[in-house]
Amino acid sequence: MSGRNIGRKPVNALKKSAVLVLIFLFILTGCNSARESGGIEESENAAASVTVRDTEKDSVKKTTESEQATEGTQSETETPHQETSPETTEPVTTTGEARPETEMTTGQTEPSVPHTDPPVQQTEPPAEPPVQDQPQMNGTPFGSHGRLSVSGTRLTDQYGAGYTLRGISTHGLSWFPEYVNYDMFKQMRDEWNVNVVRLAMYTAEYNGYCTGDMYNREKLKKLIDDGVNYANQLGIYVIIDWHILSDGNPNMYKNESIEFFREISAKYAEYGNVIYEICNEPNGGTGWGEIKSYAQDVINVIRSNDSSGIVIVGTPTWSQDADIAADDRLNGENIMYAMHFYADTHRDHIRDKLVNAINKGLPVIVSEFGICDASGNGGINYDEASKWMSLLNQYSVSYVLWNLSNKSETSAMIQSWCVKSAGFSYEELSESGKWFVNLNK
Ligand code: IDC
Repeated sequence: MSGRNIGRKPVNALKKSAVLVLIFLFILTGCNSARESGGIEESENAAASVTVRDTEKDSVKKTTESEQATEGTQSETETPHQETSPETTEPVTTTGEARPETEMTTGQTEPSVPHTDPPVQQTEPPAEPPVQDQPQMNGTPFGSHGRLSVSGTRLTDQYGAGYTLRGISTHGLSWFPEYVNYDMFKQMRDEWNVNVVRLAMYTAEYNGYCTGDMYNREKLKKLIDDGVNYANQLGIYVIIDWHILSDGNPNMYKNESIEFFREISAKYAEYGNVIYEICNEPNGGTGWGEIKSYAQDVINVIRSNDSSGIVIVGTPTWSQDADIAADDRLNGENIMYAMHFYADTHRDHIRDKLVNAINKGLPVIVSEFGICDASGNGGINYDEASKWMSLLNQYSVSYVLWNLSNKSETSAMIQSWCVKSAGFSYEELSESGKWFVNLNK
């Protein structure tokens, strides 16, 4: 039994080993099958992944197509802007329509930007460059209107639009220098709506430029320099007035005049707000021919420094004969001809001369006037003053009131008892002063 048992044991052992080997093999095969099975899953995942990417691609494709479709739509909707904007004169509305589309499109995709930009650029009107807006924001007369020119009978601003100067003349600078100060100029601009100040420098009277000593002359030049600088800082125009009066013929001090205007035109040419008045009021029988030859020489000197600044030329008979000058004009550009009046003395006859001169095409400026009589004193004639102002407004003629001082005379703007040099209240103005301030409100 043990033999048989012994004999059977190896057989059983073999059987067991075989079974074990089979199991081992089975396990090995099973693992491979399991691995293969996992591989299929991976490939399925990969396939799924490919499917997802394809879907994404499709989706990207679809998005692009829809964008292209949208662009096409935009191009169509923008076309009217492109076509209409150059014609439209309402750039704000057109730009306002185009801008939201641009913002939406640029927010979505970049490629649409080139499609939307051109219409926006085209909606900005070429007729209104930014340079026009900036000075307007500045707000001062000179800041807004720049260098003036003469066009036909009118003064025009740097954009070619008609422009009218409304201002005040100082009295003689030697006698009333105190009003040449920043605050005074500022009050004239801000409270009295003045856009030009005239600096009256007598030439022949007591302490005139040509009759006073060198110290006086330097003082006058300094006052002019101060006045020009205040005007420049405040953005208003300034007339430098070679105020001939008792020296009725401007040729009397022609050499002095030429040297003076050579100097100041070189000094102020760049400012752009400086106007040269080269002979206040020729008189004493001085004819236009004499004035004209004087003026041509002085203008040539000014032009050697300042090619375009406005020059005002006085006319015969205390600057009342602009109509005579109209028949025989000076050569050159940017020349205005002076007409002066004092309302209680100079009435219809002088108004007719003004209209005649303008009808002959002459550019006329009232660089000095008063509403009293020609002495600068006497009563105010409101009716005649009103007739004059209507006429000046009708023809857009610029005007400058005589005078900024507290001298005891009707034409002075300040009450004689008031010794301030700026910051005047309404009550501190004379009747002439009140009239002007109300006129210019
Ligand atoms: C006047 C002044 C006066 C002065 C006189 C003489 O108002 O105070 O005494 O000059 O120098 C003008 C002149 C202007 C005159 C003004 C009034 O351009 O100098 O001023 N006037 O007479 N032309 C007509 C009138």
